[in-house]
Amino acid sequence: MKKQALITGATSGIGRATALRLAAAGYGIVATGRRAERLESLRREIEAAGGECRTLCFDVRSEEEVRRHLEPLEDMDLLVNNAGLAAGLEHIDQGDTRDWDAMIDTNVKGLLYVTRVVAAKMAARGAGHIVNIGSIAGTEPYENGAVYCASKHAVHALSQAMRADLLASGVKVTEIRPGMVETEFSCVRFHGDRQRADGVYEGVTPLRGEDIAEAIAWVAQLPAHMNVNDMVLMPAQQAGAYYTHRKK
Ligand code: NDP
Ligand code: 8X3
Repeated sequence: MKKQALITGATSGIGRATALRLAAAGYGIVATGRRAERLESLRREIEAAGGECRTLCFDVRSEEEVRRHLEPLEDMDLLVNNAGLAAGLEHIDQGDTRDWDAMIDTNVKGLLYVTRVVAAKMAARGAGHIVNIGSIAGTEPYENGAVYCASKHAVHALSQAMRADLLASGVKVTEIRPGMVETEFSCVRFHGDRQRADGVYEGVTPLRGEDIAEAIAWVAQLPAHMNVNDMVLMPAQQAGAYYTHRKK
């Protein structure tokens, strides 16, 4: 029987690339997100390549939806907690509190709701691997990004603490912390302003979702006695949240 991987936020960017990469590595995929048509097209693509994919359409911000969709699932071998977003880029005195709610409810509470259901089954079986998608924003807070950075600081803290909590049960926890990856991330951050989103990547060759997927596939195939706790990935033109070398 195939190993099973549950990937949240698989309708675009890092999550979609990860679903395709893990399917190619032989995992049966459970892909989640809110956009049903995107999930359906991912499922078709994986199946056309000879893989297996189930889709679950729900919002990770709703504990009721998370429980309703995930409790009936069998135990997963791998959980990739990827669903997340940045919304807005403003000083703290000017931010939109609806953006703040969206980031905290998705990036922190959504990750917790999903983990609560999936980790319980992994711990009961005594095996499993959870990969949390954090960010360099989880250790490097920057101007205009207070709430997004706070949400990813929370993911960083949760990853370390859940690794300790699950240690004796044999469940591994890895945090992958990317820098700049060109996905729908900036378009979502700027509420659909494509021109502003494109400006983020000007003069830079950013990472692609596939680059992060490759790292996830690598950490997932390590032998049982070996774990990557924390992996930071950046474009070669970026040295951290504050340093990007843009070519003219
Ligand atoms: P995308 O916007 O391309 O993808 C985000 C994914 O999250 C989508 O599949 C979206 O699906 C899903 N999602 C968002 N909100 C919810 C929700 N409430 N319920 C369920 N699914 C949701 O961005 P990325 O691929 O870049 O982002 C993936 C992760 O990577 C995020 O956690 C992000 O913070 C992190 N990250 C991104 C970086 C970057 O530079 N791009 C760098 C560092 C970290 P749908 O809309 O269909 O629900
Ligand atoms: C996404 C990377 O630098 O925009 O987490 O916060 S950054």
